[in-house]
Amino acid sequence: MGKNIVQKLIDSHRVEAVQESKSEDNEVFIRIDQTLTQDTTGTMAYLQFETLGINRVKTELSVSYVDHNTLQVGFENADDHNFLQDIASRYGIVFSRPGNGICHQVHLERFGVPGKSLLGSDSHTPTAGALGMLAIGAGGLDVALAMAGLPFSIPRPRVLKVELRGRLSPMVSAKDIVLEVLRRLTVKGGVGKILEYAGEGVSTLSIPQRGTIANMGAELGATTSVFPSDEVTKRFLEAQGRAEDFIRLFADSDASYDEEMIVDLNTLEPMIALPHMPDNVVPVHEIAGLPVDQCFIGSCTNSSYYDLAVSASILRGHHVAPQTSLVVAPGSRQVLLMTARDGILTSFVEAGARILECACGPCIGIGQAPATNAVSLRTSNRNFEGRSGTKSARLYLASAETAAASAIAGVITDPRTVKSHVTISIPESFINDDSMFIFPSTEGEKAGIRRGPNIAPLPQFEAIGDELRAEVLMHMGNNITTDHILPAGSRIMSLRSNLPAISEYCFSVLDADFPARARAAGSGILVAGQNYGQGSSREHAALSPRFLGIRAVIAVSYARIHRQNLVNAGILPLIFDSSEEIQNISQGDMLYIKNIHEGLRLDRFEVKNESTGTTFMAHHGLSQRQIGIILAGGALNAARRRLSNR
Ligand code: MIC
Ligand code: SF4
Repeated sequence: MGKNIVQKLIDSHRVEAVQESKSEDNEVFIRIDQTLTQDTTGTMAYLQFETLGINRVKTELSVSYVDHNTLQVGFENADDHNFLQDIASRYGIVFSRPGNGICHQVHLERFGVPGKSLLGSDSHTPTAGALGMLAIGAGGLDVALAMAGLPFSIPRPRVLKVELRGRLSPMVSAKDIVLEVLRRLTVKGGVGKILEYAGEGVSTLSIPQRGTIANMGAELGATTSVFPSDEVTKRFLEAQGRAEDFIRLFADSDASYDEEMIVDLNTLEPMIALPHMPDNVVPVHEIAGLPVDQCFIGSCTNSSYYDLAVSASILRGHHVAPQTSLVVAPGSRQVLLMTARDGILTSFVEAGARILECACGPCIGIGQAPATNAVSLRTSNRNFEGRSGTKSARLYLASAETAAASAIAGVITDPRTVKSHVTISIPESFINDDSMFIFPSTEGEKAGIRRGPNIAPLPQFEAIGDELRAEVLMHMGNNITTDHILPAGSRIMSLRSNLPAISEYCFSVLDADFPARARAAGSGILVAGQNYGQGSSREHAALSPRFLGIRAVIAVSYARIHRQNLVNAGILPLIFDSSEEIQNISQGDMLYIKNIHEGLRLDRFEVKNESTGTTFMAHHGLSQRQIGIILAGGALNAARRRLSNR
């Protein structure tokens, strides 16, 4: 029987299960070739890495990007950047300086290699699946452990083949493909799966277009997405001056899949996600005419040379509508240099666009917060409530084509009504100027590491005891995102290296009193519906609740990265045996869980609600490896033990 691409990638990276989990059959352990971090998850990842006692990273390549918090409204960001730069040179990590671009775009351009594995402390790391990499997002600590040479484990994935038939019509884009997949599968539809793209439509898509699709696999909850490595991949790597990195990677003709779906590109039309979830997708023409206050072209989803070229050619000869602001953030310095050289940047400025630094920016509420109740149309990937920095803003997600057409008209506009087609010629070779990377010297820098006052020491967490009696401090519904648990935005993200300070904002979107209530209670339990913790990889969304005394979560289901982050923080993530039970619990109820150690072994917990006098059952569904981490009081304790036994 032939193999699909996912099986080939896993088989070539598979390592034996680590000692304490020999009998694992629900997890696959893989060797990690490359890692990436970004500044807002990186500081915590490196603070943890430092405590492992490793002298030099053990990966083939590790890159530390500074791309999120580059606004520097106070000393905190700049201090973090200094810390990251010093850590990089000390441990043999490539440092990508602020201004060099968004990690996922830059990694595609300069470092991604077909057939290799990549672990990144950012949920959109799967973008590199566009090159035929096994690219996975994880919490910072898991990335730190991979840098220390430890394998990474993923739940054994189901492989979903997405067959792309035909080719896109003019003004319909890769973004519309992935929005259509989201419409069909929803934000939970990818959990436990890897999407493998196939079919004749694949060869019509460029690498950045494939990147757009792989990027938003994160919004499906998928472990990752992969594309074949073909002629298009070869030409992209040649244009990047990296022809030697190319290998061909295809599924065997008799490969089988766990599930299959077909997307017909010929009949696809421009799509748009409505507030406040990326799967709330309809065709653009259904809401055409809605006034738009802001359009944003950028983010790791749509900020390539192609995206900017296509939108500039729609804007050329027009001006942004008086009531609409258009902001553009190129994805990388390469894109900025090339769009400047080719006059694309000029077209934006002539059309009245506001040009931002190559960074995440508005995508994560770092600048350009929209007005009260504003409609903001974005090419980014998440439209969660409050993410833009304005709670009442309504965020819509669409392609660069739709954003440019709407910016001119001042209302949401199907781009096909503005222009029948555009022809973009992608240059044969790109500007490959690596001067904003700092490459580590081979022997490692012995100089000290600068630590500003915002870099706080890590707290020590003790392991959970054999029983827990604690109050339900939050009772939440379905699809709670990490932006609800620990919001982003410039101000709060500046505190990512300072756990005590950032914890003051835990759940501030839902209930600003949470930190005070948690501190008063001393310990607590969270209750949530389906897909708890979807979105970001930020481990702070687990570390902050832990810091405030949360010892267990009981949910109907979890998002993959967040569930592992909870385990890593030593928080017990339980699952209701019957999802209806959630209705019988209220905030403020006192729950009692006894015989926790036995429960961990048997995967069976009896939870007594002492406030109502009722009892319900829960389980954890964790692997032996994860149980070991809970018993050790978190992954850092477990890893230190493992590394010292080596
Ligand atoms: C995001 O898009 O939410 C982020 C900001 O890139 C996060 C990482 C973070 O919270 O720092 C992600 O996607 O993992
Ligand atoms: Fe940056 Fe936004 Fe991409 Fe996250 S989703 S990496 S914040 S551009």
